[in-house]
Amino acid sequence: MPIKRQDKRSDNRYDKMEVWDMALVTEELKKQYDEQGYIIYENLFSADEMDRIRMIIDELDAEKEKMLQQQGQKGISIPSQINFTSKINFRNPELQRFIADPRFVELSTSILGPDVRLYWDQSVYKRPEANRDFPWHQDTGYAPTEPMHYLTCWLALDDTTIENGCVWIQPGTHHQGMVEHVKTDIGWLCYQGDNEGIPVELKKGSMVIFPSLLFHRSTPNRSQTTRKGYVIQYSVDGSYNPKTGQVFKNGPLIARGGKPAYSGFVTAEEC
Ligand SMILES: O=C(O)CCC(=O)C(=O)O
Repeated sequence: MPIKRQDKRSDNRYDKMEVWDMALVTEELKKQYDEQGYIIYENLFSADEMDRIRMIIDELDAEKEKMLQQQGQKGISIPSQINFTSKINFRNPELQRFIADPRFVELSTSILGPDVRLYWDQSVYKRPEANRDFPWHQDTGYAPTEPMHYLTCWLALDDTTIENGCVWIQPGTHHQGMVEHVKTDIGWLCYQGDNEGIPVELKKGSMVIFPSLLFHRSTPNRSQTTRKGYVIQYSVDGSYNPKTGQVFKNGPLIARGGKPAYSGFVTAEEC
């Protein structure tokens, strides 16, 4: 796959629509990831790619939302407000192919090393009725992992803005390691101080990546439409839960020895 040119702009964003001729994670960007805990890629995916992926996910979200309407809140998914639909790579071959796209292989191997597996994937649809923050947390706060650091990619299926409840991050907080989380009725919470962080507004097809230890949240959706994101996470192959010893296999291996390793659709049982 051709690699696109990286344009560094004053606001630490990198536009990928230009001519491809450089790596996605240069030394400079790796330094930024290590020090500040995030990289934003503008236009990493085309509008057509996003329309296709969003169309598939819309259906899966609608199915789950229907179930929420009938049964009420399930975990952190709240009917008419916020809907997390998990492990969707197993529900559609095109989605599974997408999470093994060469761009994800390049990004994840540059950050995690040569052998990478999908750790988790979920769509997060935030509806206009969502009137509360999804609370500050570290992704690692939801399930302990060894190694502790994995990679979160938050991909905008549509434009995400402050108004419609984009993700906010606190740069540098990954240096604190794993911190204590308290359980709330809408999710785990790791921070109750005054730092409001910085908003990460993303155009459709743009993506922010950060370590699983970075504090992040999302704010209420004050718009008239649903905010749509796809969270795709990668870990080193063999990553496990240190409490149970169970090795995570929530998706296919996407890289082995730094090279693409995905060779076709696998079910959860085949992972
Ligand atoms: O997309 C959101 O609103 C929040 C999602 C999130 O923080 C997560 O999946 O860890």
